[in-house]
Amino acid sequence: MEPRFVPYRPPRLDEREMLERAQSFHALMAARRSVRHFSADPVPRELIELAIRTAATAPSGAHRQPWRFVAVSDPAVKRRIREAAETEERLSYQGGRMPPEWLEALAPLGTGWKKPYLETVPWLVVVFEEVHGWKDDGKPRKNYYVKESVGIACGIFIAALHEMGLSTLTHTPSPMGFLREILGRPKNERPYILFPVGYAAPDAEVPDIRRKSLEDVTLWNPVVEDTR
Ligand code: IYR
Repeated sequence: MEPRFVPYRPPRLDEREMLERAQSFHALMAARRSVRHFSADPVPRELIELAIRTAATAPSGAHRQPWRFVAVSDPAVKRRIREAAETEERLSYQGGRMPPEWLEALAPLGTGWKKPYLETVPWLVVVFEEVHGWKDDGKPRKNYYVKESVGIACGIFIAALHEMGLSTLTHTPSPMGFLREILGRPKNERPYILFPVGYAAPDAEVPDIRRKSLEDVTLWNPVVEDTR
């Protein structure tokens, strides 16, 4: 197919305004935390819709947009998801599926197999990766960089929720196959992340952890001798 192009004119801001916006966006995102204590207060569907719309602006391999967001507020379905997740997580934490090194890595976060919030939050948003699509003739149509694309969409989803004052958690009960069954998704979709979404409980607590510094995570122009 011939490419077609249209004009794109993002605003050119002056540097002072760029700096102010960059600082305020950083302050906003630096205040985000993953939450495991949620309020049961309802969240309007329109807000979840907007977070999904925003997430779905993500770039994707060959623009295939290989994501599906399955939003669940039905208490019976949330309960089934909680029960299935806890069954898997109990086997992971207590049944020897997670090696000691992994359990040690998680110890400072205070996580465990019990996931009551999966039932009490107003929304569960389960993100699926579309491993492949379908051609008109019914044959599989390849997608590209699916994990990268869906990961970026999830990052934008988290930012959108935080911007509107909602909290979430990147929950990855393992293995996650039960989500496809409970939610009736087809074989070409694979569960990627389960996001409980709601307001943080008024008495929510989060682990006392620090983020790496800029210096820890950045290299500027590293020089490696060219030996060609
Ligand atoms: N899926 C488990 C274990 C877990 C794994 C990692 I890596 C974490 O950062 C946190 C938890 C759970 O959700 O408890």
